[in-house]
Amino acid sequence: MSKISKVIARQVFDSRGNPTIETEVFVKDISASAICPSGASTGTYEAFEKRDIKNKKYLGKSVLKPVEFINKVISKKLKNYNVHQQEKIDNLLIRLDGTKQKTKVGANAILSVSIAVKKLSSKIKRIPIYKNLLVNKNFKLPYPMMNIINGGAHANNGLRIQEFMIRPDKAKSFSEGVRMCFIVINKLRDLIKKMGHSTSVGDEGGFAPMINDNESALKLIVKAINLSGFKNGKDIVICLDVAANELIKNKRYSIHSKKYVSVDKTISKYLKLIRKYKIKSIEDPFGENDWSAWTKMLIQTNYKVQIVGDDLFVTNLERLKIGFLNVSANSILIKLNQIGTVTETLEVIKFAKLIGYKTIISHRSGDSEDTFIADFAVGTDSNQIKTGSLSRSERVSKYNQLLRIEHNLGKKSKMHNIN
Ligand code: 2PG
Ligand code: MG
Repeated sequence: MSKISKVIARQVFDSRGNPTIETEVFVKDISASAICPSGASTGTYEAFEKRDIKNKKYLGKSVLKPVEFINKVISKKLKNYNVHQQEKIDNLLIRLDGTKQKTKVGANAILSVSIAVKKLSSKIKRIPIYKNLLVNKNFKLPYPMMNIINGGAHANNGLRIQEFMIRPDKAKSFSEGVRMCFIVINKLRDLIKKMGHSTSVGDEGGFAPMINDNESALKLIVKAINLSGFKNGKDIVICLDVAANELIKNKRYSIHSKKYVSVDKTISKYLKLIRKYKIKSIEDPFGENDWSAWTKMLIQTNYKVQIVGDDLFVTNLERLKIGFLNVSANSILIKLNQIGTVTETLEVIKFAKLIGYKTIISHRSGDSEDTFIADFAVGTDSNQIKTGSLSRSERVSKYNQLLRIEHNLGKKSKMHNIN
C-alpha cells in the first residue's frame, strides 16, 4: 500500500521566470509533487543547484539534465521503497550523489524528490503535512517576518541592505499578525506614492522604491508603523537581512554607505541603527567566513538582538556546530535547498533547538506556488517564518496556507512565544 511505484520529473518555472524542477512521486495512482525554489544571493557553502549551463536554448538555465536523471535513474532506484521511510530514501539520494555539496545529481533534483516523498507520505496517512514532521501535538504558528522593502540583489534600486522586514510581535494569533502587516503595508504604499516613487515590487513582493540609503527606508517604515497606530519596537518590530556576503571586500564592508569600512566601524553603525529604529533582528550582518566579526556583533549587541545566520550556516550541521563553538549567532535561517533533503534539514533544526537557537523557516527569492515551507514551519515548531510580503502569489500562498492551518487547528491554535 505504501510502496513507491514511480517518480516523474518535469521542468517548470519559478517566480523569476527561471526553469526549475517539479517532481511527482507515485504510490499506485496516488501522487504528490514538489517544486524546488532558487536563491539569488547564495552562500558559497550551499548545496549545488544543477543547470544545463551548456544548453543555450534557455540561456544555460534549463534543468533538463537533472530532470532526465530523476526520470531515468532515481525513478528506478526508488521503486518499491516504502514512502514513509523518509530517512532511508533521503540517504539513498545522498549516496547516489556521493559528493559533499551534491554537485553530481544537484540539490535541486534531490530536494524536489525528498519533499514530494514527505508530501505523499502525509497524503497516504491522511494527515496534514505539518502533522508528519517533528512535533505531534501543541502545534504553534510562527511569527511572520514580512519583507516590505526589497533592496540588494532582489531589486535594482541601489539600497544596500537586501531586506527590510516587519514582525508583528504584539499579535496573539497568526491572522492578527497578518492583519497588522497588511495595515502597515497599505500605509507604506500611500507614503511611497506621495513621495512620487513607483510602488512596484521586488522579487520577494516588498516595495522597491528608487531610494538608495538604508536610513531613508527605515524612516519610511517607522512612519508607516506610526500611521498604522502601532508602536515601533513593541507592537511591530523591524528586522533586517543585510546579506553582507554581497557587500564585502578584503574584510571591509560597504553596508551603510558605498565606502568600505572596518568591522568595528560597521558594528558601531549597526548599534546606532538598532537603537534609533529599535531593530530586533539582523540576518547575515557579516560575511560567511568572517566568524570573529559575528562574535563581536553578538557580544556588542548584548545578546539582545536576534542575530540570524543564513549564508553563514547554509542549513548545514557542520557549519552550525562551528558557529556554536565560535559563539557566532543565536538563530538560524532554514532553507531546505541549501542542504538538499528533508532529513538533513530536520537534523539541523533538532541541533539548533538543542543549543537554544531560534529556527526561522525561509523561502528563496525565486520561489513557486509550492507551500511546503508553511507546513514545515509548524511541523518543526519553528519560531518564525520569512516568506516575503503580502504580494506576489508565490509569497502569499505560504501565508494563506498558514491561515488554513490556523483555521483548521481552531481553538487549539496558538502562537509561538516571540521573546
Ligand atoms: C535570503 C534569501 C531569501 P535568496 O537571503 O535570505 O530571502 O534570498 O533566496 O536570494 O538567497
Ligand atoms: Mg538571507
